[in-house]
Amino acid sequence: MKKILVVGAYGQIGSELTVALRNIYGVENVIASDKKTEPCESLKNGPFAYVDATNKDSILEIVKKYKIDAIVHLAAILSANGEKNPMLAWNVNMNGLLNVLEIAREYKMERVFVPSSIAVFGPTTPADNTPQETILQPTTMYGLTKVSGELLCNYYVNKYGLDIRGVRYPGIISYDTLPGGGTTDYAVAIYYDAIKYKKYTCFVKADTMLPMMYMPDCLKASTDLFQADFSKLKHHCNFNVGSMSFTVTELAASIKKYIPDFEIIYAPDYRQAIADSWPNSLDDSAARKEWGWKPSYDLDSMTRDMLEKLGEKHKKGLI
Ligand code: NAD
Ligand code: AKB
Repeated sequence: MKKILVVGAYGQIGSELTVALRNIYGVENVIASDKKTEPCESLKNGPFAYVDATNKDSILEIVKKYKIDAIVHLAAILSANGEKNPMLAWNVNMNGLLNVLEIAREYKMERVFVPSSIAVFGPTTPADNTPQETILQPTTMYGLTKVSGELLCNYYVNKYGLDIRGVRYPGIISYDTLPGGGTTDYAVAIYYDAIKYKKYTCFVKADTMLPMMYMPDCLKASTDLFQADFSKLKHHCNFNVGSMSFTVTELAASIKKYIPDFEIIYAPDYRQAIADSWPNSLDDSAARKEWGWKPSYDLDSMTRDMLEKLGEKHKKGLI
């Protein structure tokens, strides 16, 4: 690959995955793009272009300008915001993806990376150790678009021979860029509020359990799959990737080990129903077998690192 375009680079994952890709392929060879234009601190050192994924010409202009031959497509409306504005979620998540796939086909791109999500699962999916192949009947608009996205990507792999890869990320936890309006956002907000106020009001109940992953493992999963030997992959756009699963009570207990007077109170809202429709834990044996997936962090090692990094940001007045 000579030039990679990251669409949606200023979001929670893009702001760090773009840096990781620049470390591998060179700063000038990875073009960050987003609909947002306020500069993203971590990406200031390299090329940026305004791109609206819902406008094919807007992507095409940058593809031609930089002679792009691979796309990492991260632009999306996440679950909680998607329930507030379902039509926007459909437009960005489906038409944005279709534009990227059509351009990839027309310009014979070498590779496309498109993340999916645990939101593809729904209340009828087995919740524990959720299999790779299982019932996909989500109840959120976001989940609908992610299932359709997986099917669309597989269609382009099978019909046009495109090289497309993607994982079903669990909730991603990180300290660099805030999450963009998902249901798993509580697992990030809790750390910020623990550092700032020693207190957090949680929008899901204490016994809510979801699969989660720390950003370093998310970057490892993404870059490892991005670089994997395509001929060895039996799946393409829908790999389950497990890392850790915990209830909010367990998350709070892990924070209390470092901040003993940390307090949590519960005020569940509409996001509870979304969380309840998603799995507790994932069977990721296909990812382990096909491209060697293996996470490094558990709850306590993540908590230690999150609190240390956010503590430093707080001292500098950055949060
Ligand atoms: P985010 O909301 O933090 O970032 C998305 C970015 O896309 C934002 O910078 C936004 O400005 C941009 N964007 C929105 N509409 C756009 C458009 N029309 N054109 C161009 N850019 C646009 O999301 P994220 O958490 O970084 O997610 C990246 C991908 O990973 C998404 O596909 C998401 O579904 C998937 N994912 C994320 C998580 C998670 O926990 N963060 C979990 C599962 C899957
Ligand atoms: C969300 O909560 O919407 C995302 C996701 C799991 O896809 N974090």
